[in-house]
Amino acid sequence: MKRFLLALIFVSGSALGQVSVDKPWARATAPGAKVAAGYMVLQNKGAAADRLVGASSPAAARVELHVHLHEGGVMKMREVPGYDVPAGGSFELKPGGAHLMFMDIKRPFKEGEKVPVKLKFEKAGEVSAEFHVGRL
Ligand SMILES: [Cu+2]
Repeated sequence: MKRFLLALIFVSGSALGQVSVDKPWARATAPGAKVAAGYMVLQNKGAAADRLVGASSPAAARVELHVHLHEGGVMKMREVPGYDVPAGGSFELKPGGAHLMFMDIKRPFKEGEKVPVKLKFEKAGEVSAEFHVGRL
């Protein structure tokens, strides 16, 4: 019986995943802006790779995963289906690189506010984070 319980604890522990979110923040928006960008560092302390596959927030109609690309000397943004977070490693979303794009925001993001976001990982499932709104 004791061995059975230990096995259960081990299984539920590993199913939860080992992903955490460091320093989530979003940029304040100019009046009338319809989109906002969010950044964070995804840490994976687990032994298996995981993948961020989606995000949502009550502050925006939808949240997309974007990357920046240089195409013919022009900086462009493109939506991607996910970000890989390697086992024992991290993935950084930062200005000029990968970012969450809040689409059709309901009102401007003001410095000092917090924006709740739900992140969906392939293995870790749903992880909640509060994005602190920084400077414009
Ligand atoms: Cu974008």
